[in-house]
Amino acid sequence: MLAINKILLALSLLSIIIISYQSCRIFTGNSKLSGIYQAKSNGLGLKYNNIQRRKFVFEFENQMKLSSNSFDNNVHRLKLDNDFIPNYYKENATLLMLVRNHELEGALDSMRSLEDRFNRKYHYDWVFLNDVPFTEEFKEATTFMASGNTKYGLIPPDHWNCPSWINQTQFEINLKKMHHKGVLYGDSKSYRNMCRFNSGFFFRQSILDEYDYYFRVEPNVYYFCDFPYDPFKIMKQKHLKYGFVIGIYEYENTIETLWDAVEEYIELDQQLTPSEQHINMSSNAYKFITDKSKIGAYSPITNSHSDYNLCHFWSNFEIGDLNFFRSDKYLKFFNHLDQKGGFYYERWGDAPVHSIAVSLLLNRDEIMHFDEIAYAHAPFNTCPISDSSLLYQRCRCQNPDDNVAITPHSCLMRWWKNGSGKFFMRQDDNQS
Ligand SMILES: Nc1nc2c(ncn2[C@@H]2O[C@H](COP(=O)(O)OP(=O)(O)OP(=O)(O)O)[C@@H](O)[C@H]2O)c(=O)[nH]1
Ligand SMILES: *[C@@H]1O[C@H](CO)[C@@H](O)[C@H](O)[C@H]1NC(C)=O
Ligand SMILES: *[C@@H]1O[C@H](CO)[C@@H](O)[C@H](O)[C@H]1NC(C)=O
Ligand SMILES: *[C@@H]1O[C@H](CO)[C@@H](O)[C@H](O)[C@H]1NC(C)=O
Ligand SMILES: *[C@@H]1O[C@H](CO)[C@@H](O)[C@H](O)[C@H]1NC(C)=O
Ligand SMILES: [Mg+2]
Repeated sequence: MLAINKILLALSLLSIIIISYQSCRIFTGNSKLSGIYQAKSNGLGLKYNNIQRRKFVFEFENQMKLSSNSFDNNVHRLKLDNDFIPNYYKENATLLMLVRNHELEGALDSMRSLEDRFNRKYHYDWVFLNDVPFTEEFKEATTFMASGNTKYGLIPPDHWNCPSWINQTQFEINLKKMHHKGVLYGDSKSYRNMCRFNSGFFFRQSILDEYDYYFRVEPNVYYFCDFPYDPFKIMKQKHLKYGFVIGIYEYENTIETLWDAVEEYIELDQQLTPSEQHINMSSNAYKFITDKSKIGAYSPITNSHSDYNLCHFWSNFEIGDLNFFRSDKYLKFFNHLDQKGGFYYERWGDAPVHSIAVSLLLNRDEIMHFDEIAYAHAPFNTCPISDSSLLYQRCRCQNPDDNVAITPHSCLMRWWKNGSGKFFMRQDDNQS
């Protein structure tokens, strides 16, 4: 018996060394960061990572910060309770999936994953939306997979279809042009309906009237770690309006004139009296979407011809406040973009539209990077970097090298730098 214990001890020490080696890599010679950020990361890595964190995990008494940008230093102090929490005060929120009937298998995969990692403890509702009626088969399978109530909404045609004022001749010409240029979904009409719907209409569905918050889910996505908290609770407690996990650069050939429309909107807003203005440049995250300076060794991927650096929150995951989207401030912004026709003549995505909207219209502290939520939607995934998160949250991440968070594709470093960022890095700036 003793011998077995010793072997187990040896094995666990070995695995600590391996984990420690892996997590050290971002801070050492093999690093993808460089220059000033590399030096900083080295310093901060020593201060906040590895040994200190491990001490925390195994001794439960160290006050060190666990995760690079955690909203709460002590997030793992609470023992993760994997059972349903009786009498839990749920937020006024729902999980939300826009999906087609033939995507049932993928929808069930996503549900299974999110239920196991999060919702089975909370039993939030699921709302499903579709432009055609859901089949009985779809409703039955998803209802049995959900731990909360399920509801099914049919999108009114005028919220989904191409509006009549779009010039169909021009539209068809552009579809062909974009197809020949090899633009992703360049010739798809339904993809455009979907993007415009997700930009301007999802929050108007009457089935969502009874909720304050939504958590967007798509078919075929995965969550690799237990949620260490109820993200809806964080949204409420911290007065947040928008949460994301991945930020990347948009394909410029889908949004050639989007930024022109945005700039026009900013100018219109600036002509209003201060009390009527919706854009506050000193508190919003404008710099996050416009800064193009190098980050460490990285040149921005963008070769944007406009001031927009193409950064957007990857909206296939998002947790948002429906009241923000329902507000005059968002609707006015959306209507301004919509009447340009770019959802059809080009192929404006809901991700850049949401991202630009929240970066202009919200206070940057109302936008949250959910550092501890591990997520995959092909072709990217993200996982926490902190060792204690990986252990405590029972993560089963895919190849850590696939983690998009700190790669040239990612806008996360820009968020740290010019968004509401990496709080502890800013603190460190002030100290030195
Ligand atoms: N009901 C309905 N849902 C759609 C339609 N097109 C797309 N969706 C849903 O809208 C979301 C985004 O569509 P996706 O096809 O996943 O688009 P994407 O994430 O940009 O691209 P891939 O996932 O790489 O294909 C998913 O939840 C889809 O199920 C449609 O025509 N009808
Ligand atoms: C629609 O677009 C075509 C092609 O650009 C153009 O020739 C036509 O005049 C447009 N129609 C209207 C009503 O604007
Ligand atoms: C939930 O949110 C909706 C929409 O904002 C609101 O009408 C409703 O009163 C809220 N319900 C509760 C219990 O707060
Ligand atoms: C804009 O934000 C700044 C900083 O938070 C604040 O001091 C100022 O009052 C805001 N301006 C308006 C018009 O709300
Ligand atoms: C982004 O942040 C950096 C560091 O705080 C700052 O020097 C830079 O001016 C910001 N970029 C923009 C466009 O404001
Ligand atoms: Mg998708």
